[in-house]
Amino acid sequence: MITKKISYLIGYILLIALQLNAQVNQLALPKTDMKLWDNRPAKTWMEDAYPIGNGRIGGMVFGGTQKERIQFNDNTLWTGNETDRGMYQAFGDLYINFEKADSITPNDYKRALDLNTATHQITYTANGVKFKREYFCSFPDKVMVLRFTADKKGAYSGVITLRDERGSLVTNSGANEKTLQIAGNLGNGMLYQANALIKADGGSVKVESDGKKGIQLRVENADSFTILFTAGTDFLNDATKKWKGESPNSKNKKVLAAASGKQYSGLLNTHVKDYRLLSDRVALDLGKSSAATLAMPTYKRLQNYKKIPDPELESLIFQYGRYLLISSSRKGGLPANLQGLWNNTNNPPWGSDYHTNINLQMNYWLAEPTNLSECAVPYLDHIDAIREVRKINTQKEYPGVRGWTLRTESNPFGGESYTWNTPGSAWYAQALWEHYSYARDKSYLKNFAYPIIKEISEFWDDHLKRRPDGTLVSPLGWSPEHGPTEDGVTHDQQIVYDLFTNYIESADILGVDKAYRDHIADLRAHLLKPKIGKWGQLQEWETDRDDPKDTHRHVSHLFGLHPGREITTINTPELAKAARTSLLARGDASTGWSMAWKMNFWARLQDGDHAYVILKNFITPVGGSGINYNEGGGIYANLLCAHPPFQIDGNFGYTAGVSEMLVQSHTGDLQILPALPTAWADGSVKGLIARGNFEITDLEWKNGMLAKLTIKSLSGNDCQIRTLNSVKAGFNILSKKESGKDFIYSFKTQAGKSYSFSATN
Ligand code: FUC
Repeated sequence: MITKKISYLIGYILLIALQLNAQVNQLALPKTDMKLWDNRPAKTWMEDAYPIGNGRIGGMVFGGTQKERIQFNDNTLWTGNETDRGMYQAFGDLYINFEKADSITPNDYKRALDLNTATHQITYTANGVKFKREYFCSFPDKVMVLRFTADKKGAYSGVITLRDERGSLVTNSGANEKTLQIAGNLGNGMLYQANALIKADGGSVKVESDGKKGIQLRVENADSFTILFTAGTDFLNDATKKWKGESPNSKNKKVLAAASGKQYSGLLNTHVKDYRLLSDRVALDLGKSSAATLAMPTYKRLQNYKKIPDPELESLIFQYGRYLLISSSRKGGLPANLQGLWNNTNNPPWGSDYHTNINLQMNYWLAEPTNLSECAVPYLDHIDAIREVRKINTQKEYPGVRGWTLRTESNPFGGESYTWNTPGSAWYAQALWEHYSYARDKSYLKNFAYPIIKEISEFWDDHLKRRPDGTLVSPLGWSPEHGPTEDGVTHDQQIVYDLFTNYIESADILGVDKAYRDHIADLRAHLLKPKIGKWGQLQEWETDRDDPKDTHRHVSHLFGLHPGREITTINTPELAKAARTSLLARGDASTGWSMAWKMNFWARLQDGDHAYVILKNFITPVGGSGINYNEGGGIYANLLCAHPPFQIDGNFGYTAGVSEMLVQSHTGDLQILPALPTAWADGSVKGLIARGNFEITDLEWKNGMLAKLTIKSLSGNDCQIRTLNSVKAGFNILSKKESGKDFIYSFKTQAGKSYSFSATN
């Protein structure tokens, strides 16, 4: 029967193994609209201002015509220490007050954030003069560059000021009078400094007093001018050096000296090239929006979204997540915090910290599958950097244990506050494993990840409680942030299961520590496992007490479904069904990050239409700078996620969710279009990565049916493609053998070669 089917099918399938040349990664510029734009300057920081950043410094740009404000940050500026969490701090503001921009031509203002180039343009006409500004934050040159041009000579006159959030005096840096500087230190001894340097063409630049605030720069009749700006601290991501490195004064001066020796066009080209090396790797087309929709400013599209289909807004928000990660998390720096790196207050919501019970982890779900593996490195480095501090702090709480874990709220120094979150470090360890699982770098696994995964396994080896019947439970856990503190909560059990699985697989791959590996395998076998309760739900606790009316935002007991891999529709269909029942009860609307997580859950349940219901709920316009999250989440006009307040995890979780709808690989095979919603009838995606280091260089679907697939094997692993029953289509015929309802095709690959499949009927 099967043989007959296959021979019938083979007539429709073309299987070609090609060696593509190196051009494969050089995708053409994505054709879809990739701009956020507005026809008014930003009113508020949270809802309207557009973020730019280079992974360490960044700004929120208001784009005022008469008064420009760029609120800026450096993501190393933290109070706190190795014991107390402290808070992520606002740095300051850069203001430019113009004197000749008083008569703006109506309907002629535009500010746009271009995700193709990570540049921000502002254009307007005033007094008959066309003005143009272009801003960006360069990772290679470490500067923020602000360029002001006009179509008439001498059109720029105004005053440039800096403001320190702590109110230090503005000075200039030594002999060069065309500079502004603020500097100081925080209570924890951290030094900080920001410097701006102005280069004008034509006209003049003078230093003048700004009263008690210090100095300011006056530009007069300039044809154009450029501000080079940088900020820094003496933070060093190294506990053995007491977290202290080179002074910001010396770093900033070097940065500005180097940047001021370059032409604007050179700085711009270097920046765009660097950004596009990451950004261009993934192109997504979910269908076309109407010309009328595309002609609207982004906030109007958002307002109309529920009424008028706008697939290009859906893909724009997907790419925005990638833009935000590239802008807030670059190699050598700190991870993205609760607000990425953008923060305008010294008392931000939840300290704008590293939250360990979902938020920091969610920030990185998109990194590997959306081809930004390098951007995960700050998170992995942070885990490594805090190990020794965490061992000391953990052993104070849990005497005698090896390894370490976390409290719920933490900072770059490993300091902490709030309740103990014992499975926190095991959840971190998942990212260490995933970085290997995708990119397959064995030396990274051996030298970097494995020792950390092992010591966190040792923590659980010592911390688990053995019951008389041999069952192992996590003692006194708390299903975040919900319910009683007790033994064996499902969340803890699943995360420990995940950790042990990742440890076992790591030890097997490296061929090391056989005896300890077997010991951990034995512990894993004795873990209390997920249970199905009286209304068919997946139990959140060992006691069957889940309330079907409970719509709490945390869905911690479904960790095993996502981001874990203990519960899958393929291997544990009963548990997957119970997870579905729990999820239905929790509902479809919630806070920003909670909805983003639910998109991922529904994708893992292979229910694309339900994932899409949540996606639509996520794209709900939220106004105001309120912080009452019980009012429901969504996104602001600037497309930042509203918990509310602004919290960036939702943006990152959304992007991860879209990628999970299109490709999954947590089951050991490559699932193509596992959760394609009916709404995305035609589309394509290029450049997603699957575990095993396969790049989906081309995936196209038509009428909900797979049309084209090219996979590049980057490491030469065996590949198994699975197309699911839910994809009704032609491509299910890609089968050599039938397994349940899915179709599976396995083949050997060679590193560097591409494998193309196309349905020819
Ligand atoms: C967790 C969540 C809150 C918020 C905070 C930063 O504690 O329960 O909703 O996202 O993190």
